[in-house]
Amino acid sequence: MNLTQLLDAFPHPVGPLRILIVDDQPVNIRVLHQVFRGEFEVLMATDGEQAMTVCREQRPDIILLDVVMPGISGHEVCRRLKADPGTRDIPVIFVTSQNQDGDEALGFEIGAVDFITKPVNPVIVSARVRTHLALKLQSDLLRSFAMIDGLTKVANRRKFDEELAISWRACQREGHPLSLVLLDLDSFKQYNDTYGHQQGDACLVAVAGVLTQTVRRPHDLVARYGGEEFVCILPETDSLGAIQRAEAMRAAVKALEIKHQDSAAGPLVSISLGVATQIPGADSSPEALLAAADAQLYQAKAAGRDRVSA
Ligand code: GH3
Ligand code: MG
Ligand code: MG
Ligand code: MG
Repeated sequence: MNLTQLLDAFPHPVGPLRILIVDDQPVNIRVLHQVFRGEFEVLMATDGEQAMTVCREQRPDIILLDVVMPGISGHEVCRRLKADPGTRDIPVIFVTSQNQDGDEALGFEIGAVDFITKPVNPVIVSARVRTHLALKLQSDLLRSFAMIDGLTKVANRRKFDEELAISWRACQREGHPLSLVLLDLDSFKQYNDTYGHQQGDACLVAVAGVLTQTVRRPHDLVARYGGEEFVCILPETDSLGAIQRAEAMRAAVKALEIKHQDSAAGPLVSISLGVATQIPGADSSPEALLAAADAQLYQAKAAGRDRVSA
């Protein structure tokens, strides 16, 4: 498959492909920019720190990375990118001078997928980049199917675990609060017993749909945690903000007006929600945050269901 076909195969829309060019010499950036500007969105950085920031904030699809730069070297940038779950899957191609043979071996060792020698040949560099982009998209595509819940089409537990680790690190780095909302359908065993398992499945699909509509900042994530439980990751969201989101989810599910005559919580399908917030630090963990949300969910159930506890 070519790049366009691969992009079309994704279950969700994928923006234009982005290439990050890192070099301390503007003239080198200009040459590569010429090669790619028509086809890709080109991001640029002239030192290692800047490159790290662009990678974290804009997640390019591929990086052309100069080795010799003042400050952090290309090798060190690559090491750091590979150590961060948020950036480790971005393929790195080193752009090295021809007399740096030792550098090439080291480059592969620390996780680069290829190297290109300077002065660059536009035809070769373009072909190599396309090859590695195609490989990257294929693995993204496989991963995206492996990360989706088959019934509700929201993220599955595996994706949740991965994203929680990423959001945790990002919020820890910035000193921002991270919130989780764990929620569970009320009296859902009874719903299946009364209306049948198929209608139960349809109900889960409808609930997942409104949750996704309610939680929509770029880094928010709705995932199916298990059976009739869902979880939302809300990065950079304090306790008050998370409670407001949780209330909005509760209201949105009620607004579906799905009849549930045998619910302990009222005549319509409803959810109970537990909210927990932390500023990630060395003395806390994602597991503890999840446990705190679970404890709140238990409180919401105990207090009568169809409510938010925080
Ligand atoms: P509570 O209000 O305390 O949460 O009561 P509950 O009945 O919802 O809780 P319980 O954990 O006893 O039951 C959960 C039910 O969810 C049991 C199971 O059959 C149903 N369930 C879990 N996954 C699915 C699914 O994929 N489809 C359907 N239709 N039902 C499911
Ligand atoms: Mg240089
Ligand atoms: Mg449950
Ligand atoms: Mg339940």
